[in-house]
Amino acid sequence: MARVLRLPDHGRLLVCTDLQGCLRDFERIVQLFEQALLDFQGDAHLLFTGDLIHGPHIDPEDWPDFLGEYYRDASGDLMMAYAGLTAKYSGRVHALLGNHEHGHIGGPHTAKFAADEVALLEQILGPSATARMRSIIQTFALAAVTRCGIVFTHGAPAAQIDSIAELEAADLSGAHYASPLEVLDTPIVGKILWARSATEAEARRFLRAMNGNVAIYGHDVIPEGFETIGDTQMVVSTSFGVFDTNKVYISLDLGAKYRTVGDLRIGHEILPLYPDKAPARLGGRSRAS
Ligand SMILES: [Mn+2]
Repeated sequence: MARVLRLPDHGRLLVCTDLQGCLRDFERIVQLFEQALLDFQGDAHLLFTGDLIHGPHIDPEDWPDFLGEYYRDASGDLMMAYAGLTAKYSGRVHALLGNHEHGHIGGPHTAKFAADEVALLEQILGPSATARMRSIIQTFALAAVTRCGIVFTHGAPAAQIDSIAELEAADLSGAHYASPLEVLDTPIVGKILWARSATEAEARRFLRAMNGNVAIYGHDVIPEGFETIGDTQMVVSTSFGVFDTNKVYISLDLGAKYRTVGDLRIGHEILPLYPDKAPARLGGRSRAS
């Protein structure tokens, strides 16, 4: 797989963060993408920033509020639907690796909703669907770069790199670690897949290496839908852990130039996933870096 996805300098880009097995939100973003294809004469792209899989298996009466809108994990169906979408819209549908996907191809096994979510999902799927899922995950990149100034990763932009080449050379197999857990401490892969925050200095170094101005990522839950950090970072919650009213996705003009997070505007680049349920004015939150 290409570790770094390079998006073109024209067309529309829709971006969806952590779905964690929520098929309903997947279908909604696909609907929005297909509308964008119509609106932009076929020149649209859809990017998932990782953690498409591993959601809760919890009955409604036991569902805690902090998990946001109720849903039941459909990771297997979602991955197959993703593969179908990439086949239908060749070269226009992309995904980044999340820490949850990484567990299936050599990374540490996650334990959010089960003692071993990797083992659980592979047991549910069986050997042949597991092999199919792994081959899909192998196509996922570690980061996406654009010509419009935005860089996408799964986790916070804390990876210690000075060039794109360092990212392209990253090893995801875990083969040379004594334990997959060691990946958590590595300065590139560990940070990209697991970091929940980056200092201003870390973000600027990463963005300089990636030739970008603003980092957009998920991995963490922002109950308000999104958070801006300083001038260079935005965390987006499209699905997992958020109520429908606050879920947001990103829509960018790949031919534009975004210089700071201030160039990403509510109602233009930051849009509600379910406009009929969203408040008249989206909230979001911001903090200094
Ligand atoms: Mn994650």
